[in-house]
Amino acid sequence: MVKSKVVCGFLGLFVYMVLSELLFLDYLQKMFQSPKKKNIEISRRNYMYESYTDAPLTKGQKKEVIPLCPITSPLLRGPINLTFPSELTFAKVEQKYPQVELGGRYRPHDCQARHRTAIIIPHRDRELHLKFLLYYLHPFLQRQQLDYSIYVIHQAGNYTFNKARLMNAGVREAMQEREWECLFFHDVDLIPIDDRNNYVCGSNPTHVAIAINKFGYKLPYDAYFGGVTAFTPLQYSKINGFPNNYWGWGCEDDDIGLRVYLAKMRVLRPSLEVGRYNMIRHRHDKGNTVNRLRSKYLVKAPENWKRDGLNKDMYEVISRERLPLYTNITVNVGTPAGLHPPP
Ligand code: UD2
Ligand code: MN
Repeated sequence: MVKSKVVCGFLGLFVYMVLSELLFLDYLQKMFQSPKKKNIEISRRNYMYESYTDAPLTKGQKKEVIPLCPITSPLLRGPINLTFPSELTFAKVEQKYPQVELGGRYRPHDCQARHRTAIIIPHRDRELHLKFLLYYLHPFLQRQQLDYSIYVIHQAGNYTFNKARLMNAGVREAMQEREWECLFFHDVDLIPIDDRNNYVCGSNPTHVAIAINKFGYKLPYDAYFGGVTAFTPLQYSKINGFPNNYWGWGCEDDDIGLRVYLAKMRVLRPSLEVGRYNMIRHRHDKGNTVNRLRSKYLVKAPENWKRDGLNKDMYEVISRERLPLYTNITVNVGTPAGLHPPP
């Protein structure tokens, strides 16, 4: 799989090289034009917030003043050793973390969190991985003193998996619940192994999983943008969200990485020292066959990205359950023929 990952990378890079030539020319042109007011056409819909306000106080409620959490949490430990106890169950994980509120929500009680992050996990038939991810991710986020929620966006049915479309749905559903200031998109099988890897957003989109055991704890290729990424809602809307039409395995993460450049932003990354993850070893999923059209779509990203993304609602919610460790949102993402294709 690493080989074909690199194929996407080279393709993405090729498209980026051609583009940056054009973008550079375009940039030069702009540079010598009279400086126009930059008016980014962003619809301030219900989720275009860079910051958030606390819920209004109810009548007579006294605002309890608790101090802001320290800029660097005193609870951090650095490198984490992973074990995967075979007897671990979801119930045991729930018992271990009673401080997590229903729906997988948590906020520190002794200080006011500086950051509010939604974790969005695309999912189907990976319950074992999900159990271990939650077992490590909840204490990891709590040591960072974040106000966070974990959303699992579960693809219903057994049509080919569509990761990016699930993540688009996850943004919309999470932002309707709260004004998150940071959105983390997280493979279910990636366990962060250094809690200094901050799950907060930066001035540009962030590629967070940059040192994975599977790739020798370094980038498989420069333009790599897979595994775990982070966007503010505004950054997500600047790239028009994610592509909806990558059915099956491959290249959708490279398409997203390309969109960041097409939207004239750049990619931030943590250091190789802290951006470390272990991927739980797994075989290829039956329902996620290699997408034979992936290269074709990737090359077309420059002309497609403004047409295909968050501006298309291509899912419907089947159920929403607040479970002890996460909010499970089961969605129908349909097929290339639509949400309700003829039988
Ligand atoms: C790489 C990328 C991943 C994605 C994929 C190509 C890394 C670390 N990750 O992952 O972001 O771009 O290539 O599509 O490079 N999933 C399910 N059920 C399924 C299939 C997928 O839940 O049946 C979810 C799950 O969150 C999983 C993610 O989709 O982690 C990516 O799928 P993968 O783990 O099979 O792909 P992998 O490891 O090659
Ligand atoms: Mn994987």
